[in-house]
Amino acid sequence: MIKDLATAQEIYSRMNNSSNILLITHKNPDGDGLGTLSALAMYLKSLNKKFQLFCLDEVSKNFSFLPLMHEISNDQELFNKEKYDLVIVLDSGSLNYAGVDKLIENMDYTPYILNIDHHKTNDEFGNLNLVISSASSTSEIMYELFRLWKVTITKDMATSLLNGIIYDTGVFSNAGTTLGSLKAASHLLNLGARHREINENFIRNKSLNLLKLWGIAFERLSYNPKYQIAYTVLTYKDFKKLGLEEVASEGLSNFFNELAGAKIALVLHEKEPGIIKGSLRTTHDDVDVAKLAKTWGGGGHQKAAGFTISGTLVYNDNKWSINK
Ligand SMILES: [Mn+2]
Repeated sequence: MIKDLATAQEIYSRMNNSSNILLITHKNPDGDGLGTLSALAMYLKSLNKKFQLFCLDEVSKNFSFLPLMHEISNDQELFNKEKYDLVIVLDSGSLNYAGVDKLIENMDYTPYILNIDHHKTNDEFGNLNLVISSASSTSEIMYELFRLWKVTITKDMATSLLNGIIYDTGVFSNAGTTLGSLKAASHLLNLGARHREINENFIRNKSLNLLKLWGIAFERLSYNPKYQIAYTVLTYKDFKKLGLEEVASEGLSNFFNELAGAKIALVLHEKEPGIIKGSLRTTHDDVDVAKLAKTWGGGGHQKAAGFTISGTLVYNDNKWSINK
């Protein structure tokens, strides 16, 4: 899968010749970015390398079981505290998406940046870039790198990498589910990856009230065949009544994409009274939800995007609408 063997080799020597490395994954860290970060950090540890892990946002407890997560700092000061001879950015299409563009700009020297990613839209911000858009995940690329470098993949490393592949393929269901990702996953299982632990933490982790909230959303699910959109609404009251934060609606749209015919899932929820957030998801490669989000003043990625508008969700005459 890695055709650019020269780059793979250079990454290896850069890492081995560095004495202090900063590892970064993108803000709102996900299962793939954290899985790669965790696996690479364990490898650097085995080489007795000094390193620092950074992510602008806190790690959700779904992923805190991955090794070394407690070592991730969100302290922005650390960009100027020490001198890093290598900065590695994982699973991030741009420095802005990682949330570190300004932090790196303000460093009092220009660091050498290594960019390892699988996003098609990656702007190749690194001094050295390994961007493979045919890979299911950055974890799959990391797996391939370890194989090329003949690194011993421990059970812990295998668990972290498998976590990333499972996360980014939507548990082996979306377009990233290729021969390559399945082969990598099966080899990682063979190496002792703890599949059950991943499932328990990432999938079987919902509270009773969360599922009740989702139940409300399911009940209100509508489908517009003309635009092939499945959509639903959640009010501020729904969240309050169940004592849930607004992030509780994340993950819901994955189900709506399972509706036959639906190409786009839209969840409208009241973040606070008078403010409505829309999140758009698609699993189709020929749909760009970022473009759709833009028409409402939002943005995001081809497969996941969002927008915020002012208004209130109201139910009248058997249908939901937005009161401006
Ligand atoms: Mn990813």
